[in-house]
Amino acid sequence: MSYAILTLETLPAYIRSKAAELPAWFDSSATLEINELSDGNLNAVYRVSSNTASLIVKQGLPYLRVAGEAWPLSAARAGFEALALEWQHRLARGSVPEPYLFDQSMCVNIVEDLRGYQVARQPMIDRLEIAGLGSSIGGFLAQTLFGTSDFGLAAGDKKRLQAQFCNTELCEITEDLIFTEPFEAVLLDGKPNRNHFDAGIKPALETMQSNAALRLEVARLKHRFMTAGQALLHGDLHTGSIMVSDSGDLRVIDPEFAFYGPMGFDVGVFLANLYLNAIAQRGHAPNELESRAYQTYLLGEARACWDAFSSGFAAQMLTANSVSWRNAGFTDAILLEVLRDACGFAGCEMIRRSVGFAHVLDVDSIADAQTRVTVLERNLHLGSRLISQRQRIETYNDLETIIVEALT
Ligand code: SR1
Ligand code: MG
Repeated sequence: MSYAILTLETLPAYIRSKAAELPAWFDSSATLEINELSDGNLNAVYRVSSNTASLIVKQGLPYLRVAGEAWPLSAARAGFEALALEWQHRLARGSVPEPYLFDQSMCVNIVEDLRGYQVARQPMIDRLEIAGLGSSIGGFLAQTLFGTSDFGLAAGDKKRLQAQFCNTELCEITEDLIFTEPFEAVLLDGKPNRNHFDAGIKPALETMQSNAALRLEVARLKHRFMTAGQALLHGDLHTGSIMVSDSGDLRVIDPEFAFYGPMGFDVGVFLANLYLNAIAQRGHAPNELESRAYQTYLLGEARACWDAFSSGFAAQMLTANSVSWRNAGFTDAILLEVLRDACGFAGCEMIRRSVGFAHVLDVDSIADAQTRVTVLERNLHLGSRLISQRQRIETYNDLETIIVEALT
């Protein structure tokens, strides 16, 4: 079958044509009910139900879903998602939806329907305390990052896997949207600058963009993102890529930005989204007491993430596949490098979510205009500090001190 965009009308026949490859418990011959769930930036997503069973069908479109045909994007990104999901499922089973089928020609992934789960971002804006959030994500990162690195894979296997993740288009989106555009006021080398921001933030943004020392550090971080192929990253681990069930079970979704990059990027993007929420609470919580209580919860989850990641990673390093790396001093050095990288990448993520192309609801949904501007200014300030001061960090406590100062 050659590629065609699926619709509510064509999906039933498509699903029936794949019956032999789908789990036996899914009866494709029964009446199929199709519901469109698409709410992310990139793809079309459907729930297909048969009797009481259901599946999720995710199709890569030949453009960015939120921008339409004006922003072409190869639908082949679905293949990177399929391969990354396969590895995450192998290394951290139970942390991701179960993959059922990948159809290369149609750029379709069919995966487990996480019924009863919801995307974590909105409940967290509403200050839901998700028990175990930080430790689950930290554990997921320890498993997936170690397991795809040179420490966890034989050298040849790692190089062959890395070669399969030439995810150029989605990496370019990250390079442009996170590391380039937010720090520039004008057109860039003939490419567009897609920043958009609240007018009230303009003075603070101009000050940030004219900070030569900061721009130098961002240049270093961008180069590190592009060249440090340490492990297979999720590549977009914000709180919109995490689903939570009523019982608190967590799953990481949407690994289409996966590629071989610096481990601190995944850690930093996750932490940044907790920090963005913490700062935004002054615009959501009904009073300071509730805002502070949720910030304390978030700080605890951020620390739990780092603790679970670093202890899980260090434990696996005892079995690293080369004797050179079964060395406590080396493990400490690698973890410090990841922590400093995470700090810098978190800063870039906070800044781009405040002034770049893709914002976060945590900030944009703040109703009071002046509070929103204050929150945005704080994001730029904290983001800049995280970038500039990352090399001075020696332990997680040092990073937490910077965050606590930003929240007071
Ligand atoms: C052009 S896509 C915008 C953003 O959405 C994705 O979730 C990534 O975060 C990307 O930067
Ligand atoms: Mg996504």
